[in-house]
Amino acid sequence: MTAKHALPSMNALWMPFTANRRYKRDPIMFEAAHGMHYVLAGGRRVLDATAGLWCVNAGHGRESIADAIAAQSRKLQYISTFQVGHPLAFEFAERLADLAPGDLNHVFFTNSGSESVDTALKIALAYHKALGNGGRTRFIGRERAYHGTGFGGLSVGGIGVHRRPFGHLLPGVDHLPHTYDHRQQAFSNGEPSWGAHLAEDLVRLIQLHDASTIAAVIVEPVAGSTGVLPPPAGYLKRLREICDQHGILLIFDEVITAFGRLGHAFAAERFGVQPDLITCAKGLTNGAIPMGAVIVDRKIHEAIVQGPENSIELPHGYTYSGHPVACAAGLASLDLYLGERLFERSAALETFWADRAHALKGLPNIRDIRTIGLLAAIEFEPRPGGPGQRAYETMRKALEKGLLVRTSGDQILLSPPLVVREDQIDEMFGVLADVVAALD
Ligand code: PXG
Repeated sequence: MTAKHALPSMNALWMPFTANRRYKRDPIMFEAAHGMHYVLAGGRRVLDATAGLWCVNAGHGRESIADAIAAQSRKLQYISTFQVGHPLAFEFAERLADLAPGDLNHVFFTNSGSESVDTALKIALAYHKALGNGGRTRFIGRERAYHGTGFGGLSVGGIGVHRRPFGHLLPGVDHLPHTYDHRQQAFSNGEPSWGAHLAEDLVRLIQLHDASTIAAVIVEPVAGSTGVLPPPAGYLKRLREICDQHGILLIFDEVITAFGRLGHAFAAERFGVQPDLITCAKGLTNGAIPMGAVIVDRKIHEAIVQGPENSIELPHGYTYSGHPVACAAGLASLDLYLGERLFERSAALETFWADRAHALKGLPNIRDIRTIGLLAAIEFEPRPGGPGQRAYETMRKALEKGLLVRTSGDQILLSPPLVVREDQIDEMFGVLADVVAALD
């Protein structure tokens, strides 16, 4: 695709989650981005229906974020937050705590979603230990969950092919069934009406393991990277009730769903369910600088931050926790989200987005379309003998026509920057309709 332009040597870079040899045979090289568009090496513009990797919520190349990063980088490029501090880390934590619902009042900074998940799991353990319930060490995740690639996140995650090469992972982890059933939920717009009863599987796991062994349940409010699986109506509320009945913490992994993807700062608000911890990353800095955070309920912080005043209450943290340049990027991103009312904009566009997505129903080989917030999945019937081919070919052909989408198996996943306009949404689904209609 970029063969006519000078390419760097590609031997040394081992690319993450990539078919390395296929990519290097036919590389796609990106050079720049502005607003809703990427620019490929050679200068061709492509409309971004992915927000990068679900993270560039305010659109690309935002000047105010670049300025904040440059200014902070000149002022204080690095200081840790171990035993010392700088104002931006405190300011950013306060702003996030204000934004988060209910008593989610304390913020622990990390550098990624994976680190946020591992941090949240460790905080859950430390909470129970602090309360004298050190036997609560089990975690409940869910099939088809993606919680990143740390050993903790992989263990509670539910993607077999990601887990298989890596041995036993964490002990004492069990999984809820995923909530997707094609026969009951095909072509869902928002929360499917079928499936709330699947939360009762948590009762079954509690009976099996005993509540006194379980520390936390972790779920993505909407499973993102395995295919945009919105929760059945009532499902998350029921998980909350069961957790409350049994003293189990509920963690929402909002790495994708936070910062406007579902029309609110956090998915927790949209679904009216208050988790005990929220993990986030990605949109936290509009993708401009790596950063993650865990937002923690007051009761958890109070239970752990105890004891002699000169003791380290939680032996956990990262060299770059609360990195000053990342905090500057995060604060500038938050200013954009709030100043441009991007969460409200996302909510206002949802119906238009869903209508245009579902209009693809009836095109050949489409098995399902799911939408919620500014998220959509288009799932193909696999080509006999060639699973994944239809989605991959759609992605490549769309790119030739100037549109960037993501694939996961035989699905196309869409999550545009929240600054997307209606005519650009029309363009996205117009290109996809043309490509899909021509697909065998
Ligand atoms: N939790 C969730 C819900 C995620 O979506 C992570 C944790 C891990 O975040 P980091 O920053 O460690 O990557 C994620 C990340 C895809 C794709 O193909 C999605 C993610 C990462 C890579 C690829 O959709 N989400």
